Amino acid sequence: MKTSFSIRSTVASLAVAALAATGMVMASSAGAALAAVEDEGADCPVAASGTVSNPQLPDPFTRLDGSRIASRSDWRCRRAEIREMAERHVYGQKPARPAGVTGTVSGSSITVNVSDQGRSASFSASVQLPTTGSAPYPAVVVVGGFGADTATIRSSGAAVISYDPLAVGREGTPRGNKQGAFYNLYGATSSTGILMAWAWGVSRIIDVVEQSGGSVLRADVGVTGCSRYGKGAFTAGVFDQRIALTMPIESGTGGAPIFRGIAGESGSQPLSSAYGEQPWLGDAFGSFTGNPNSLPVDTHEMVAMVAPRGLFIMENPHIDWLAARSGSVAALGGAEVYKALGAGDNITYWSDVSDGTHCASRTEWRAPLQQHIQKFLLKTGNAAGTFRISSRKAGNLAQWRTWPTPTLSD
Ligand code: MCU
Repeated sequence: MKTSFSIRSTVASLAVAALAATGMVMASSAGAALAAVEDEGADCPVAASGTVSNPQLPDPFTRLDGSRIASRSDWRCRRAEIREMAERHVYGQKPARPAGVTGTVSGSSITVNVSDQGRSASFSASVQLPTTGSAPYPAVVVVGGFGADTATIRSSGAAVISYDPLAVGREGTPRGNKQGAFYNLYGATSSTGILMAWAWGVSRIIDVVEQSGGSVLRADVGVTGCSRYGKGAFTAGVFDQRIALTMPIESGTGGAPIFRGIAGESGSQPLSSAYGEQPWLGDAFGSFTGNPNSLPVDTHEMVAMVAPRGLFIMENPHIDWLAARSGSVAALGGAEVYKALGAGDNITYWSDVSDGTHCASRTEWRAPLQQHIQKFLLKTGNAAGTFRISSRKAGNLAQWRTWPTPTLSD
């Protein structure tokens, strides 16, 4: 852990220095600063986190040393602490970009070749160009290829990158023998779960798009996916700050919903079930499935890690298994960080839908999907974020926190 954090620090310091030297800052029309690097807090000093005993949601604004952040610029290194906790206890470590990443981008496919320390792997994704606009196009990575409204994405002006995450982190393997491109590089006994492997694969696709010179696609990238691939889309957006728009759909346990809420949400997928069904979460999460109150972090803070970037969480309140009440609490809790950063308009949560079918094509989400693509990827729109919480599964943040939301100085 320590070694890789210091390697990451070096890379990040160089990146920060380069940005400072060129004065290069990317900002959307909505005013949300978008990091030009995968992890802008990689140079922050971060202590190893331990467990806690807290039935309520941990305070996202209080550092591991007990002090509270006071300014918006303090968030960068507080976020790095949350990242460390999320990796160590929930998902497993996401290694920094490997030494070698090469590939190709065309109007029909993307290839990715990765290598590090003598090991190598490849995977690919298909591309469908938008039906409007002109190259280079922004793009939305559709994890798993189903459940996302690809027609609306393309008619809104963004390309669809259909990514099969199972080539990067396979399902159906025992935890001690994980398979796929990620594990070819980092070993079949890696304790990192496959959601993080999938997220790492999205990051490597972005590396290749960035390197491609922008004749077909540009690196204004969103990510989406439904169900288990909603868990993957959420994880990808949390751990790569180059992703301008994160859109998990009906992600359920292991995705957006707060871990602390699952046991009390009738019919929702238990933590032990999600941990056991597939090696989605990291191996370390196994010691928390029976006692989430000892986790030093919860998913409202993963939501907060996406801030101030665009986030559109879609949930289905008709199927108990999907834990939409706990999902709404995660969104409400994370939104407190968005507000404190002055980016309250960049988060949308929407569970007010009529069709109960899992991963259905829904008319309610079409207009907001288009608006999010316009605002965060095309940078032509400025629609305000919104909370449309179904009364079927409406969580109450006040029951889950005692911490106040601070007014952060600029
Ligand atoms: C919501 O995502 C999962 C769920 O966690 C699983 O228990 C179930 O088997 O599959 C869902 C899914 O991915 O459906 C496509």
